[in-house]
Amino acid sequence: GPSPRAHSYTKYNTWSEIQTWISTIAASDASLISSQTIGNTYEGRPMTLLKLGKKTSSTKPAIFMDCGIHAREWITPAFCQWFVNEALNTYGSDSQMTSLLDEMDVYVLPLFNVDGYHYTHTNDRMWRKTRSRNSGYSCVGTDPNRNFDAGWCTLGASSYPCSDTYCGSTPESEIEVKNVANFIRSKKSVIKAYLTMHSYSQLLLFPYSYTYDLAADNDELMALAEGASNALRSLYNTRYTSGPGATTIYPAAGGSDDWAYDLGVKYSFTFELRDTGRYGFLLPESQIKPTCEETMLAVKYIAAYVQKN
Ligand code: ING
Ligand code: ZN
Repeated sequence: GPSPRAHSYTKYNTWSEIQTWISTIAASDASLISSQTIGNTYEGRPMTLLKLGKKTSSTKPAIFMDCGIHAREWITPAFCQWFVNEALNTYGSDSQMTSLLDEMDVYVLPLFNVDGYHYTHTNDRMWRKTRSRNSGYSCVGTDPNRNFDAGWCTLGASSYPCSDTYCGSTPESEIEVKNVANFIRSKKSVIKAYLTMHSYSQLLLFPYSYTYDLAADNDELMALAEGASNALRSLYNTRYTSGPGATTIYPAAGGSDDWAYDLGVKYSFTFELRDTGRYGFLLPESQIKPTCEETMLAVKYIAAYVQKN
């Protein structure tokens, strides 16, 4: 048969390329990585979650990270792929990564909105939402980051199915959102941090977005976000702004970070990766490597903090 070509971490891969990569990497080292399907999408594609961490007999605390909740934010699945590869390649040589994976598990969902991502490759590069049908409307899709059960549809979300920020018919109406929420609920006692990757704007956000009220842990989250932003900036001088979602980007209910925080996951962050608007969602492939390298520093900074707290 045809010999498999090496996976590229510096291009925007299609869903089928990512799927093949997931299978290959999950089978590459049984002592460090495994995969599981957390459910299927609306159109029936599997949602595959990778679990990174040195296998032990005891239950370890964990970090959950997802990418590609919004279809057009292509740099984010590229980052999840980069993260997994970097974790495996530096385990055993980088002391921080070694200690992180010895003591914790990191769950990585490389592509949350699989159907939407596929649609951006085949039909509409600027698609954001899921691909579920809305009864009584020809408009398709719900915004998965307005569909979580956190102040659902009260602020910065639309109840009109044709809107790009449509909150859906009910909280967790989207099967993709339900699958992720069910998984996190099932691991609620071990998940210490929730990281969700978006683009663009160069922001490091934390709860709340559904209200202007400050989170009980606001000061600690702000200090941690500032530390992570400084680590990120140290590489290529890329500047991030940190703060609560509602005042730092815009008020928006039904977001995953607010939901995870209210569930009890204290270290809950939304990243908005490069850039600040020159290319926006159409970030050139030449920026994948620097973006992923600098973002690694911020994620590792947060992981190290969570590990010791
Ligand atoms: N930004 C996020 C959005 O869903 C956000 C901002 C973060 C909203 C957290 C709600 C909660 O609009 C992008 N780029 O999608
Ligand atoms: Zn987004």
